[in-house]
Amino acid sequence: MERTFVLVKPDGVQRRLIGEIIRRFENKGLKLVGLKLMNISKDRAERHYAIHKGRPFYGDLIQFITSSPSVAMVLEGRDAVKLTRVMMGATKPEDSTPGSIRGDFEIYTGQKLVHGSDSPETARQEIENFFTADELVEYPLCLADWIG
Ligand code: IDP
Ligand code: MG
Repeated sequence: MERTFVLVKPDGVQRRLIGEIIRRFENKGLKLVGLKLMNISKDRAERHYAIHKGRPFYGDLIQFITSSPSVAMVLEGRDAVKLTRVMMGATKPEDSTPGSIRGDFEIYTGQKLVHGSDSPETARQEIENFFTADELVEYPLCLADWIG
């Protein structure tokens, strides 16, 4: 089973979309193995978005992601990385199809509501940046044989 890291960003929390976003992943059949509401520190934000350092929006992005709480989670399931990316919708508003989170809740550029790891390797790094090992919970899902 694959794990991925997902963040409901400050705009998603402020717009009271936490439940809506988690519901979609639960309904799909992904399993929550980590979950917390948190203020992201500048250090953690800079590690998380290191790949974007130097891009014109980098400063605003760090400011935004540290401005108000986010909800961090780890989701587990078959092809969890790709699946959550599809469910999030594309980065560009014109490409994020209705039915996806971004496609359903954003019309213009905005701050994208949600982050999801873009590869299994990135997921490992991002999970480590946000969660300690003892914050990840191992448990069987009783419906796994039916929906997994
Ligand atoms: P992703 O969130 O779909 O993976 P990335 O290209 O990794 O998109 O960008 C990370 C975040 O940086 C986006 O979610 C968004 O908040 C911000 N961002 C990306 N491109 C732009 C831009 O062109 N202008 C402003 N912010 C951007
Ligand atoms: Mg990205």
